[in-house]
Amino acid sequence: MISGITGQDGSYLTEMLLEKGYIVHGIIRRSSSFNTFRIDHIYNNPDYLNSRFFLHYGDLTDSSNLNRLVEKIQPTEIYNLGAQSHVQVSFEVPEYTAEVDGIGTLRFLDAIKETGVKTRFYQASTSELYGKVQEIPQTEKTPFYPRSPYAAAKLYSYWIVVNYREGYNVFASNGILFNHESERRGKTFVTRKITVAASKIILGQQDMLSLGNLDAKRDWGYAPEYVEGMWRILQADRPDDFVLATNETHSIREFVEETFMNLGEEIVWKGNGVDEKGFLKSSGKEVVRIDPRYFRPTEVDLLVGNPAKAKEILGWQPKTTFRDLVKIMVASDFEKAKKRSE
Ligand code: NAP
Ligand code: F7E
Repeated sequence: MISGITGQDGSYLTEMLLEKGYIVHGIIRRSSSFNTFRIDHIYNNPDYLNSRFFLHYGDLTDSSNLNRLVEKIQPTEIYNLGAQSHVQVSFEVPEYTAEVDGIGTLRFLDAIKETGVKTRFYQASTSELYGKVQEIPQTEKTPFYPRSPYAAAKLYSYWIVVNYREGYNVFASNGILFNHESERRGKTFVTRKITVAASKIILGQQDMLSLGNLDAKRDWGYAPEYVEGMWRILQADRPDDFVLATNETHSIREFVEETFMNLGEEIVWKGNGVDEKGFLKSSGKEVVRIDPRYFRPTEVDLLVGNPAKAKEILGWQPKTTFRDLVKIMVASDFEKAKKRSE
């Protein structure tokens, strides 16, 4: 059973579980426009639909719905990936973010406790918990310091998972996942925003890429490898908490440079602060600008995670390097832009 099945991770996890022979039940939200584009290819596969792949309407804000679904489906594994997952948006909708990303997890855990269903529960915890980092690199033992309503809500979820594990013997684990990206990443997250915009700029379909803080650093991995890590977390002998990360960190600025490099262009930076601009070296054309609207009230400056525990206990390690990740995303977005398919 997967919440957040229509998201980046939900779609990769579904593919992986179906390949392993699982029956997959996904929770989708009613939407006035299509929100299933990442799983349509699975839905339209006659081998899966109505035999091993099922979708149910639901919402993490509705405990009666979650109780009913847990009781009816009797899942052996639950992956709680549903969330208002955008950090900047969480400053605009803090209460809703707490409802979904915090209390939503409690609703799920309580449905397990009350129905007595024997299941294993995966919680999509996040490197955002480290926020203003207290240690470099971050491990499972590093103290948390959340810096957004999103991170504060996820902090509640982290601890309620630990509490239901210790108090009620629920097999519940936290995956503390550092940023993971892909060609399916939502287009308002910075990596995909950059690869989409740069592709369109090179093809003459867009003039400018506007960004916020270029100096923030993130530990970026490749999403399909991270969902395999989620599965491994639930196959462990006992429930526990694990960091999944690459142990490498790069700035947004480097991501921009690497993206344009893949498109055969070099970026030259001029100016400082909000007046900094990025130009194509070949033509002198201005292509990157700073827009303070993308600054956050509190920023997470640097994340880098040490996945040693996951390697030792789960045999998990990331394979795709930063350069390969950018290459994969640029290749995909450049093709889509050429075909004007998205
Ligand atoms: P995503 O692409 O934004 O997907 C989020 C999913 O949650 C979507 O399916 C969305 O449905 C669903 N959702 C939103 N509000 C909901 C609600 N009220 N009830 C039920 N479902 C709801 O996120 P992702 O990148 O795949 O991330 C998956 C999970 O991992 C999230 O919990 C995220 O916070 C966490 N996480 C992500 C990263 C990362 O780098 N990607 C790192 C650490 C942790 P719609 O399609 O209808 O919007
Ligand atoms: O921002 C900076 C921004 O929105 C990364 C979510 O999946 O990963 C994600 O959260 C950095 C930040 O991801 C823009 O200020 C600059 O420092 O791509 P992002 P995030 O906030 O790291 C974690 C692990 C999660 O758990 C979350 O669910 O990039 N930045 N300029 C920008 N960010 C955005 N979005 N847009 C800009 O224009």
